[in-house]
Amino acid sequence: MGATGDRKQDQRETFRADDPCEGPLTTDQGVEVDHTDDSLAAGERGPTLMEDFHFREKLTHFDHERIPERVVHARGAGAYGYFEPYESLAEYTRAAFLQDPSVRTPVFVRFSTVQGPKGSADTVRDVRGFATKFYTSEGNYDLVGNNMPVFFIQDGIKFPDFVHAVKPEPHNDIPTGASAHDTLWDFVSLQPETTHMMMWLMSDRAIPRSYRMMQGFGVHTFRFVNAEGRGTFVKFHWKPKLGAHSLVWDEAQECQGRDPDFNRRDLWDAIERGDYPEWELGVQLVPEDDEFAFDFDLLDATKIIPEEQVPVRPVGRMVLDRNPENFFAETEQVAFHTANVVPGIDFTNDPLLQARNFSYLDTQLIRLGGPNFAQLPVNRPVTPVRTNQRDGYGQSRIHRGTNYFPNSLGGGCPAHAGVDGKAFTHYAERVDGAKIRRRSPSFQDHYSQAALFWNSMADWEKRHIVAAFRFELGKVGTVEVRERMVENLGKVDPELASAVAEGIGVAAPSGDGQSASKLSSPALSLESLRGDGSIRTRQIAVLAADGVDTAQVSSLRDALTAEGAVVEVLAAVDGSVAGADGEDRCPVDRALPTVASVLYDAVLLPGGPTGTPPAVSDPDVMRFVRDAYRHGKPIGALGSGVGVLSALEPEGLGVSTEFQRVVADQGVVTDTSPGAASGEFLRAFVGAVAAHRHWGRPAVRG
Ligand code: HDD
Repeated sequence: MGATGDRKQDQRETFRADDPCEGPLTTDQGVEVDHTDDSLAAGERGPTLMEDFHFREKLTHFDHERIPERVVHARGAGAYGYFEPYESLAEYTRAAFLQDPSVRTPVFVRFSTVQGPKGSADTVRDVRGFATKFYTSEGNYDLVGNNMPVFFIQDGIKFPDFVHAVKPEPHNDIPTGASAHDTLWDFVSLQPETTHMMMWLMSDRAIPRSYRMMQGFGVHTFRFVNAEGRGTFVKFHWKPKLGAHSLVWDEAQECQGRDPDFNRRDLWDAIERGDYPEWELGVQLVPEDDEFAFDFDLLDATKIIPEEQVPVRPVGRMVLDRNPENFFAETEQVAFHTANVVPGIDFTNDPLLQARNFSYLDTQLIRLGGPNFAQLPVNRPVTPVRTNQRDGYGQSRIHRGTNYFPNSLGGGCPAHAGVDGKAFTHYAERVDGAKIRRRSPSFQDHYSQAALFWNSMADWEKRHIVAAFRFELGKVGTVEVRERMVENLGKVDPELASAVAEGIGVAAPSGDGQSASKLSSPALSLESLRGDGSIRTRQIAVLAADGVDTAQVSSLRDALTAEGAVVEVLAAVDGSVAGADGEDRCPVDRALPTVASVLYDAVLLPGGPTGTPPAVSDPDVMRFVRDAYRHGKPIGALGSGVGVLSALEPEGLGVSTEFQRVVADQGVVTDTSPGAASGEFLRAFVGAVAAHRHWGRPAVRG
């Protein structure tokens, strides 16, 4: 064991370059440089000279600093951490990292959006990538998943078509980070296998509050193989400890301007604070004998196995506890590949997975400039690498000895792995068939599970889905595309289709008026994914102004911080605000003009003992509270702070401001009595924050 007890972190240590103070500036050749501010010129106002090798080297290197961004999932954020299983899974798989609860396997995870370029905003409506590299004792295992359990297409040969359709349109490169445009909806309306995934994409899953608060899925049916060679079908699930929570669409859009880095900053800050995000790994296991026991095909990546049919068994946990030290070296250069598997984990004939097993290696060759990308620090396994692969761009090894097999001159090394069962052996699935280019009839039902998803949604989730379809299709200029899409939705659920049609000015569908399925799966609703009910890591804004009850603010801060929340005091200007007596001061964390309600989960309005409501005259305060209200966020107001809510009364806040102890309604918790916040108030407010959003308010913008 090395210095940190984590093999990946010890390995990284050998690549760190952080000793610039140990000597002066040099060139790439190690020659010391005494002047880097002016180029070498013939005279003070003369031409620059070719022989200035320092100048040329510096500019040349700069000119080559960029590499091609990922063709999809270009924008991402990553972190290191570890995985540990709860118990041995030897009955199902011989994968070493799933055997021993006392063994921690280092991981690197990269979260991403799909459509937008590297510099696009985080909070767009999109699928989120959730890719995990396990640095196991048997080599690297990559679980390259998404935050949705199904995919748009069934066969990878359609991937270029789908990506071309969703990406910005080729003539004008519009829109960035958005799916609301003609080419995408043209494609999906003609390719009904996309319908189930489009339901997920139009749901709140597509605008997660945080990478720390979203599920992950391996999507495909994979195969576990145990030491006896017995296979078991497996679907992988990541469940966030903090629960799954989403933004409100209006908020997500505003956030794109207020903080385009909202999700990556959230991940970074949480890890820096020591609030390490955590997920539970779950598996759905299906014995091979049950391959045909479902009314869908396990090889079809547009289908889930409902959790009510096959429960998700928790098998381990993953914690992310370390930010990368160099974005480019680590998060940008990390190279995932679905075919990076270890003994005990194998593929199925899912045609989407088979295509991915080709595509990921291929893409790294162009993106990372050659075949040696596995030597980059973030991609290196923590196990020894012995191959006869040689040379190529970026080769950093000085290989010695022979480079072919079999050889006698090198003592026959490296030899084949022995028969001790440690080597990877492909699962001996029997395959027999004619060469055909045809989709299996078992892949033909495109609507039942789309309806299952719809039926499983809470009323507010349904409202959001309808609003999302209206938004997206409302931006599609071609009326025939809108009509075709509504026809497809009619095959899912006529009520859904009519609601969408009404919003986009096309006729309701002509279908048979029947929903494709009457079934539902409660596990699909965000209602079922509330987490542990705590308010850990929720960002709470306390809006203060001169005259505030400073003792009340500090006791609120202490109480909420003790619950795990992150509390920030905001005021018109930075520094501090004065208490009622003018002497006692309360520190301010941020000035209001630098932030916005969309960056917080909840807002608190403390009172002032003098009875003056804090800052009703400040438009930033009023906007903050109004936005929090519209976005369904918890609002707490104490004493004279309730006056801010009264001032917004004409806009329909509907909050009682009569003298009373504690009133809690739709996430608005008020207490007009002066003095310290009561335990009753705090309990009600914490409960409102834990519930995340309050959809029953009349003015919530979905
Ligand atoms: Fe993919 C990247 C997830 C289908 C081809 N994909 C990529 C990433 C994720 C996924 C998370 C980003 C990895 C990172 O952070 O570096 N992709 C999925 C999932 C799919 C899926 C869950 C369906 C179940 N992908 C898919 C297909 C193909 C690709 C069918 C091609 C046939 N995906 C790629 C790619 C990318 C990629 C072009 C771009 C950058 C990269 O691989 O490394 O090869």
